[in-house]
Amino acid sequence: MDKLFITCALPYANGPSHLGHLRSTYIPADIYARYNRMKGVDVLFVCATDEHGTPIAVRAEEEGKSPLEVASRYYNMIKEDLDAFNISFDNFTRTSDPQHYEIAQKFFLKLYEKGYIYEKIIKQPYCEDCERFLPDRYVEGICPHCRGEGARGDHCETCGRHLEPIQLLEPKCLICNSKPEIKESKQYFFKLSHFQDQLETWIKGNSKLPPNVKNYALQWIKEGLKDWILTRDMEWGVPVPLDGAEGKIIYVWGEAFLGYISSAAQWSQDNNLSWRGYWDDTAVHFIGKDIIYHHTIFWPALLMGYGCKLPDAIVAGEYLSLEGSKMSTSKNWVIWASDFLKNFEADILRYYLVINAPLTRDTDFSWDDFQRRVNDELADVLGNFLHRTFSFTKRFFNGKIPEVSNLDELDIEFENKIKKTPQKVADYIENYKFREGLVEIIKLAKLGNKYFNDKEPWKTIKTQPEIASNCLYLCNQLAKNLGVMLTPYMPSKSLNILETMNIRNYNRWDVLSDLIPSGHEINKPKPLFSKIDDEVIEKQKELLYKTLEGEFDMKDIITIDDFAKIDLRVGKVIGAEAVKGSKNLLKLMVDIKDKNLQVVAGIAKNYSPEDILNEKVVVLVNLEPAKLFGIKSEGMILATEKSMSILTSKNAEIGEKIK
Ligand code: B3M
Ligand code: ZN
Repeated sequence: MDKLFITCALPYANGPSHLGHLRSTYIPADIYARYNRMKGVDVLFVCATDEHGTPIAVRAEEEGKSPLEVASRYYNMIKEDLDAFNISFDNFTRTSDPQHYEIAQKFFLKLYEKGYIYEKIIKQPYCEDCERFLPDRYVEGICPHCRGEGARGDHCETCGRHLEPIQLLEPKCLICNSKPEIKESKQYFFKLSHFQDQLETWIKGNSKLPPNVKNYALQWIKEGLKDWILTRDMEWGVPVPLDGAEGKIIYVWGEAFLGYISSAAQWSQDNNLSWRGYWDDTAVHFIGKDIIYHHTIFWPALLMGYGCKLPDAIVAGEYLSLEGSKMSTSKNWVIWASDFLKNFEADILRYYLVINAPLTRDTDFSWDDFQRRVNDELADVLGNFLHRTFSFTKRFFNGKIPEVSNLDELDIEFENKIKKTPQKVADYIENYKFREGLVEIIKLAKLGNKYFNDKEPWKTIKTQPEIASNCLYLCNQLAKNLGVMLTPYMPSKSLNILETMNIRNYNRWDVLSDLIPSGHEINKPKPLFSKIDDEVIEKQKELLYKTLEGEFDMKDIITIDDFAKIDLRVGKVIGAEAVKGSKNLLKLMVDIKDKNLQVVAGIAKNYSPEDILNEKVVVLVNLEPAKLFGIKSEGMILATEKSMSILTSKNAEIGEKIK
């Protein structure tokens, strides 16, 4: 491989970036891009914002702005977020760019001319009041599969199924709330079914597809592929480039992929170079697991139809949850990239999100675990090793790499480990096992500390200076290699390490086999990684859990009608347990006479531990089971601080039904 085309899934321009995006897609892709550049591969790393689709159009309508204005706002935010996290794109454009329109239309036309796109009349919801068809999110109703309410024309949040607008029960126009009619309309379909066998052969024969991606893809192939509707009756989007298709646009998933190409084409123009050689050599897509279908089935089929080389690998990052519960941007249960940077450095998060779990597994962000890893691993292992190496060199060797002679067995063993690790790390990164690579690096830093301790240079410097000198010679070699190997993972921190060591031109993987000569002078060391204080973490947790309190306040508000329907009991709190990571959330054990319930309660300060121990806290519970932020709750506390004290003083009978 000489040239490498790397892409990240195009973020929708309808919200800023959060930790989930960074974890599944951008950080892994950036590690891969930086590593390959260090190996001398000619890398083209591109991305763009995905600016079409109904969520953006609906949002614009709600805000009274044009979709382009909304998209521009988020393009700027996302670009800033990704820059701040050091994602080293060669180009980051937008799918609203005219060149993208041109490329996407040409692509569509060619598929049409080759007979892979056909017309078909279908029934679609049409709003008489708004005088338009209602694609995707423009219509809401009840899901025909699970009866979930608030299902959208393209997707049901309750059961997760894909829907067609026409399937919704009790449909309503999202804009004016009226009931749509059903009207016939002509749409264009892509013959996905035609590529079933070809896709199967390609997926089975592709050794570069990671197993998680391959398994999903084969599963869908087995279920059988259906043709895809490729157009919408809507204004915002890339117009269908055919006569008689006025008012129709290409469905967002029918053109977004071309963003990879249009971003590269823009780069080509800006740099007077061609992108083709990159795609034709090796192309790797980094995506989140929710769009594996699109990238292993739909996009390759489009490319087969067009007659173009397929991507070589598709790397899918799995989900990131937050403090044990699914992230939700609508509930603000999320950490935004820009908020994170108000308190911490980008590299610290890059480290944490990679070391936390393999990319192919779901994982969780928790503030406590984040603090633990930063303090125990970055500060105590890596930071400590580097700092003691540099300050010792400064103090006892005038800041110069000491001489080396007569290495003993321990030195040689240590030196071998230093020499062997780079290849291991390289193999892992080349196979998209970014966590495993990073673990090797940290293991080596740990070994460095052990070696330093065993050699006791602070003692031997006086008695057997040769031992201390060999020790610091080797520790400096390791420090350099740590700085180099960490470059793809933590680019700024690595730069700091190598600047401290007064090393330039380090940005190549092959410098790992070089040795810094004795006599080379290093700069004055500065501490590289500091510990995070408990108060800082508590503050973050407090901010996050504030969103939950809002949830609970809402539930406390009930109407008279609701009140008549609910099963409200007097209960006694007989136990309480803090929910990990939360200051406010408690799991209460509540006795309602005939049974005990587990109830999640939101406001911890209302429950004094002493009163609970003495079984003095009496509450009102609505026996309505729920799952709150991932925790099973068999009821809802329907009492505020005040009503609880009234109940306590009134000596209410436990189990009593209140009406
Ligand atoms: N815009 C974002 C997503 O579904 C979507 C990706 C397009 S990649 C061509 O994660
Ligand atoms: Zn309407």
